[in-house]
Amino acid sequence: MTVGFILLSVIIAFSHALCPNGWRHFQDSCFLTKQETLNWNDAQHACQGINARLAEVQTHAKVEFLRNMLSKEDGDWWIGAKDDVTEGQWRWASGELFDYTDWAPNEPNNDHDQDCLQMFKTDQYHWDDDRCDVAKHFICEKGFNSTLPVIG
Ligand SMILES: [Ca+2]
Ligand SMILES: [Ca+2]
Ligand SMILES: [Ca+2]
Repeated sequence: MTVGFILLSVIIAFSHALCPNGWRHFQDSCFLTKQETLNWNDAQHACQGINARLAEVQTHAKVEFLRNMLSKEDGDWWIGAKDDVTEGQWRWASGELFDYTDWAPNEPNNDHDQDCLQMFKTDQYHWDDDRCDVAKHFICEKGFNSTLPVIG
């Protein structure tokens, strides 16, 4: 093996361990704030279109990272959970039931059948359930060590 080949291998390995341009790295994830506004389903499809998914944040540390990230933004933000199958039984889109939660006071209230999870500006970006057909900004997430192609 030549030195050049080893160097190239190291560069390739390293480049796969970075978040794409514009994404923020935290722990084992890369996060992207999308300013366009879509309903929850279209937002999930938009994330999937860039080899990601709506953010699924299952720890206090990740939730606080996102809240801090949004403190420089405006509006409300979809993330990746619903209770549309069984009312009150919240699941991340990947299938996991909620463990850690960060609900705003008096939420979730299911007002007029709210089945999708947003980070709610009015309550300092704590969690709120809202109607899935409302258009909002959204946060995509992909794995930091993802083997999926890096989108530049
Ligand atoms: Ca419902
Ligand atoms: Ca609900
Ligand atoms: Ca609500």
